Amino acid sequence: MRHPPTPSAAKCLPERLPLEGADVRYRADTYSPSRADALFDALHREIPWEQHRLRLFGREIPAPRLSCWIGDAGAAYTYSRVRFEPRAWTPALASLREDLAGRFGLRLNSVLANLYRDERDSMGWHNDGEPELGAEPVIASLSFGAERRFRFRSRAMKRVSLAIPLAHGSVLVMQGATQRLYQHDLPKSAAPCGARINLTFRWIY
Ligand SMILES: [Mn+2]
Repeated sequence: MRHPPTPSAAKCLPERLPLEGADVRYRADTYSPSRADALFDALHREIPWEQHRLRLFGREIPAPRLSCWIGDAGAAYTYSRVRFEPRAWTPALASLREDLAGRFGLRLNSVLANLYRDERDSMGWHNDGEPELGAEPVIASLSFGAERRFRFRSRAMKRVSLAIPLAHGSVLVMQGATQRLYQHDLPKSAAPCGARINLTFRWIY
């Protein structure tokens, strides 16, 4: 917890996507299909999935996805005004954290895991701007399972600037001014689809 994340070595990271002022990088085939299949199964089985509740317009509603907050001791996280104490690293999550450090030079101490059970599960527009993430958060987002569309819109214009399908075994890295300038979402899918697991590794100060 005392050490800030090492600035990421740009040469290791995937190619930058065209999103003005932001720094978003994406590589579809970071993990091979067979490795990604095995990771999906391990994560689905190991993670103690929970249905969190969201506060929306003064009401509490069940989140349209299952989640789990995992991290080093002390890496507590506040989301939708609820404080989450981290659960313990599972073998698959610990190996992926090591892999991100070796592959991209990213040092991360926590991860929000989300399970989108089918096409009806989703995530609304938001940015990851909680104070414990620091001024310019580095977030590494790994996707396994069904391909879903991920969108960015500028916070100033509220207009969708970029929409990309997040592939099975892909890695998306958001850093720099991305959270300050843009929101992101994962809309419901019109077409039926299977489950998707998304891991967003972060550094909590
Ligand atoms: Mn997010």
